[in-house]
Amino acid sequence: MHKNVCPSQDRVAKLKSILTAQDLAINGAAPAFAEPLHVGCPNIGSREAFLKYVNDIFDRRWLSNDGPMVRKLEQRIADHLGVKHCVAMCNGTVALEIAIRALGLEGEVIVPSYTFIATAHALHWQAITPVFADIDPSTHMLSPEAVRRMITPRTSGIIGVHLWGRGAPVEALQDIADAHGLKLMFDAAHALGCSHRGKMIGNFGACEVLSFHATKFFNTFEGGAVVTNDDDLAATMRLMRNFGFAGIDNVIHSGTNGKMMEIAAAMGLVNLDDIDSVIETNRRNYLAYREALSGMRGIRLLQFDETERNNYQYVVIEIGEDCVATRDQIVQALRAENILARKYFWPGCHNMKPYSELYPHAGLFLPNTKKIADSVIVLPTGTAITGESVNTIVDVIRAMAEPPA
Ligand code: T4K
Repeated sequence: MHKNVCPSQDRVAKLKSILTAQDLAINGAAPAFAEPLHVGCPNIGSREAFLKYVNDIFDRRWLSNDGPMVRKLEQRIADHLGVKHCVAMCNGTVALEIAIRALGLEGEVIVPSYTFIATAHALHWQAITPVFADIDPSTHMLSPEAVRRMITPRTSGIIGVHLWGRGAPVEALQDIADAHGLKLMFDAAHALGCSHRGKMIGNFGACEVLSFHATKFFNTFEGGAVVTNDDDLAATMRLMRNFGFAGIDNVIHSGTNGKMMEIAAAMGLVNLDDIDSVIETNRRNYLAYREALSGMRGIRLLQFDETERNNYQYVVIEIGEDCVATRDQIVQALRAENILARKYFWPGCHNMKPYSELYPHAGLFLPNTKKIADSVIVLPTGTAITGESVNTIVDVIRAMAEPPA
């Protein structure tokens, strides 16, 4: 068992066996778990180490603005990914906004609709039009063919998303970008510690954006970073995250406040020490899900390529048309058991405001996005989840998907 368990773990004792639909809470039985099991329960490293860092911060009285903890975290993440620069920020969304602006994106930028809303908002917030391209239903990521179809004279760039921590079609997107003179960057919010074709994510496109939100397998409470091998881009982003200041009283660039706090960096340093053990726990849970779900009719587990490095932080299943229960019925059954499964990233950015009003016909180009957004369930994992919990979660799914004849 992982040493830094989520507080709920000890209280998730199995309260019942689930053999048939009659045992389910939606049919009047008691819930399987006394406390909620979250997708995104934070993994928290050594409290002692964290509190020591907090004392150091207080002693130093340096709380923010490029402090020593932030610099140390940046160096360790850059080393971990084998990338030249890591520019830490207050969260992944601001990191996206700064990267977009530093790259000079404008007009239209092609993004998937099947992603967290921040990918689109980071563009719209800066008066850039997100143009939604469809995904490949087998990978859940941008289809290069669809991207090609969405290019117009106003297109300035493409933002690929390494969804669920699996590598986007990097090479095909780079070819398209090169052929059309477009900038390419990646939203790598899910992909810290993952590789694509043997190379660490963080080294692709002009830059890549990480999220260290509380719900990510590695967190700094809130936080994020842009990683890049481009010296000039990194220097520009460092200016932009601190109002454009280059020394006291000397503003040489437009900017915003994107700074990471020292206490956030301290959390990051502590959690980095634990990163391998958290990944091992995630992998163990993923393998337990894979085994328990194998052969279940109408349920497909999204697989990770074991020849790559993965963080296994999302356990994603698709509910097929051949399943006797619908996706929403299964989610409802899980939630009644206190298993707070999520429908990420339903209903797709294009169906959320302001995009649903701005581009009411965008869905015509997004049939695969709809298909996947309507069929995915994300299940709890992380250090709060044990193998026994996984079996109970799968028992609920089985009782819905394979009711006895
Ligand atoms: N790009 C992509 C592809 C992303 O997925 C994200 C963020 C971003 C960009 C932007 O990065 P950030 O600006 O966030 O750094 C969550 C997260 O808020 C979001 O960070 C994440 N992606 C997204 C996939 O999931 P919600 O709305 O589901 O979060 P929330 O607050 O409802 O938390 C989810 C569950 O986690 C809750 O049921 C309870 C549990 N939880 C949450 C927090 C905050 C805890 O147990 N403890 C906690 O401290 O979006």
